[in-house]
Amino acid sequence: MPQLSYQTAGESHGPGVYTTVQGLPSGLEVDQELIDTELRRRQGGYGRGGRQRIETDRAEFLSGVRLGHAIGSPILMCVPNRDSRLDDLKRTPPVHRPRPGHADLAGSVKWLTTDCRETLERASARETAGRVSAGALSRCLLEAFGIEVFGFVRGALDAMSEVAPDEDNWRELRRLRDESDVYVPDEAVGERLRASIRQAKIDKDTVGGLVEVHVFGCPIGLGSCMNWNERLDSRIAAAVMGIQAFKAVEIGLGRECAERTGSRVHDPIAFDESRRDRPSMGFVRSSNNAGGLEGGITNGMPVVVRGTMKPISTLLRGLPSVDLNTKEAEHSQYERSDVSAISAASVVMENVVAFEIARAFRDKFSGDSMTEVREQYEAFMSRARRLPLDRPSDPSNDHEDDQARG
Ligand code: EPS
Repeated sequence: MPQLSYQTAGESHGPGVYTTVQGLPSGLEVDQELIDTELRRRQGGYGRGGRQRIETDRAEFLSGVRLGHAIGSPILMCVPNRDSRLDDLKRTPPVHRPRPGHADLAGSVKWLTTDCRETLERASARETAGRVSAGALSRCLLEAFGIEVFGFVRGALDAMSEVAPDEDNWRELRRLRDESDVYVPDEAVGERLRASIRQAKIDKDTVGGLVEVHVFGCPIGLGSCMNWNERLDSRIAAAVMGIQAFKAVEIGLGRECAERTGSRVHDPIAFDESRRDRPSMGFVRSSNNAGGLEGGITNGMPVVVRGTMKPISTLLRGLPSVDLNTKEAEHSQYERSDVSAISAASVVMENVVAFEIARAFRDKFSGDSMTEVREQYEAFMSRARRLPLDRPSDPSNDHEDDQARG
């Protein structure tokens, strides 16, 4: 089996956003409703621009899925663009005045053109429809093993929520998030954030924010400390930093670690026999400053990731720039955009984090079919829960033990 991976293709105003996913086991039930719900949520949120009123994003499966389940071949998904007009120069003209903060200037020089459109069409956050498709598809696998992912907006500017999701309250917080048009599971903070976005719109300005993702139900042992690029925290950080407009990623306590001594950072370990059947195998912690990852490996606590999105770089009032052809000072060009896309960013982050968890899950449980993946998962969990193994040097005895213990 190839490692679980995905690629996207497609421009913002091309015919669609395409995603290929490789490495999912055959027999995986594909939950179209789950994927389309995530795509719909990505389109939502207070402060979005006109584009979302044109599009109705839905994933069409063009390969790899038969009768509702994966068959082991590469999966190709398409989210069609209704606003497709890439070659229509009247409706999609060249852009010569780069927006500070966007890929316009750096991309145009890199690809030796003065038409920023050649870069911005791909740099556009429209592409995140493809990442959400991949991440949501990977969640079909995660959910089959009780792993659930919850993302929300913590806030922006001076409106920051103090909510603390845990295994007991996160479903209720998800309900509150789904009632909020800024995706903040805290009504008072949501109201303040909405007011800030409204004011930014009046000021022809934009707003970024802080988003957070919690993953529940990961068994101990996903990821590895053996190489830097196998560390799950490094993969999650890369995936989150790779989201358009993200400027910082933190895991657990994150940068606050710098302000504390070790005794106030590291999460004490205890064992609770009554929790041996949980994915944490009975190991309990009184805090989760590590954000569920130690040595780049899941430790049984929820995985906690925070991402910071900068304000959208397309400002209605423009910003000082130059015309790439004349080099004269001009204001940056306005392209239809969002005042705030922080709600959408929380959906994108939720799904890219999910994909990295699924990738690490497949690295550990790599069977070709769901039947084999389940066997590998059960065998590992059963052995890990029985540590120390009675006769670790003789695997055939383990098998007999499995049978003896039912
Ligand atoms: C977006 C689609 C884009 C932008 C926005 C997000 O569509 P259009 O360019 O047709 O308005 O609204 O992209 C950006 C903010 C950006 O900087 O590129 C989407 O589907 O999320």
